[in-house]
Amino acid sequence: MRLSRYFMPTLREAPADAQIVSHQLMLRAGLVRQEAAGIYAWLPLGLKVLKKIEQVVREEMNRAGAIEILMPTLQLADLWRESGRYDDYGEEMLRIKDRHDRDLLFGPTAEEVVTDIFRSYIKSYKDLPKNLYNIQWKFRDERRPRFGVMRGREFLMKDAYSFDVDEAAARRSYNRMFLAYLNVYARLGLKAIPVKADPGPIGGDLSHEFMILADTGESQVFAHRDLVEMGAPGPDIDWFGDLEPEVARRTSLYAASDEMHDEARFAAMPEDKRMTARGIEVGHIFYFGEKYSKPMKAMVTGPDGKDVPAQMGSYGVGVSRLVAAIIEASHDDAGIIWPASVAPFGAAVLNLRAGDAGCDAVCETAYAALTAAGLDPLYDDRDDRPGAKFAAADLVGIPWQLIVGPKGIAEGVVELKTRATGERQTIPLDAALKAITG
Ligand code: 5CA
Repeated sequence: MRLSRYFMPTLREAPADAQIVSHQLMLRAGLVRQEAAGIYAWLPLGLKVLKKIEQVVREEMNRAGAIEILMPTLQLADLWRESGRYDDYGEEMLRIKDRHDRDLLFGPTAEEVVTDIFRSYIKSYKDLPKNLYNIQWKFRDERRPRFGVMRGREFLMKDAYSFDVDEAAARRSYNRMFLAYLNVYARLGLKAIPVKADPGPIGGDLSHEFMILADTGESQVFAHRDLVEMGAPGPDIDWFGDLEPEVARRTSLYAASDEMHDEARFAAMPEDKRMTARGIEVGHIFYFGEKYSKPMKAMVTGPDGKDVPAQMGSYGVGVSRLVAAIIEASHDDAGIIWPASVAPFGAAVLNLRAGDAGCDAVCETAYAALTAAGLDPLYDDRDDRPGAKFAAADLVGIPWQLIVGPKGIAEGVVELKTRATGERQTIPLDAALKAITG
């Protein structure tokens, strides 16, 4: 993309009401624009990052055996009356009437809709397990939307729903999601720790939240220090084999959110292993058994010929919140530092003297080579000061900057800067391209 033809509206200053660094940087780098409290338009750069995160989530869900569908944003109130949640959900639910005076709502989650789909088609244990997910906008009329997309009213969620014939099988489905989540966060360059969580209004007796440690996090986390470094299981585990040992390695170490915190158990750990920190909740998984399948009569016939309500779990990832969480975890004074897996562009080419025949020629060669290598480069071909170009490239956080100026050209070299470390090398163009494309 040539910056002269692109739409990347960066701001010198963040609006005064942006309190946390991710919100400030998302506005300054032109990722989003607030349209109403907690409701955002995604600008080109922000949308690119959002789509990349979405794709990582999708790949890891598919790998763990989940199947993608797309459910509507607008749902019938009658389905929520069946589950008994329509009245319980309260003010957070945005309620709408259509022209026939039917009650609709903008979905804050989709247990009812997916249970309705499931019960329409699946009747036998032979068709289980099934895990259906979608990546869809949700609306919750939060009392205090804040921190930009971190706590929005409209936000993008990946929500998966598992269906099994009995509790043992449901726990296997839960384990698959537990480990798939760790893989998602690792690919996004994040250290996420699974903590025991309060299942809340969704219900159930088994629940974990996935927390990214950051001072600006809204949740308090108490955990065994070793969990932070334990890392993800990686893609190559046997997804339909016995995952209990991999899960137990992690759940056997103490980790809880404040609602579930047990001070006595925490205090019993060696002092140097006790960690208290703030965390950003980037995922939440629940096993809740028959909570929806029973009232909604989503029955399956078991091997013994008896009909039983399906055992269900649900699994959410805050996709739009992750954009902010990644920035909280990875930035410096100059701006965002994207991990390569979600960077909006793989490399930037900075032409320090646009219009100079020599600089233009080298930049065009670099731009073509990086495009051909699939790096999706951003070419800053604007007629602007070098300082402005450096500042913009740093602010928007592109992992590599290939800097082309007349002085280097005279010597047959360019400068290659690594955004994450600030390291600069002065090398021939070929070597720079090789370094970027690996
Ligand atoms: N039905 C379940 C799982 S599918 C559910 O709704 N879980 S949840 O309420 O915990 O939401 C899942 C994830 O969505 C959260 O972990 C969080 O990362 C994200 N999320 C929730 N509320 C918001 C919000 N207001 N703004 C941005 N992200 C949010």
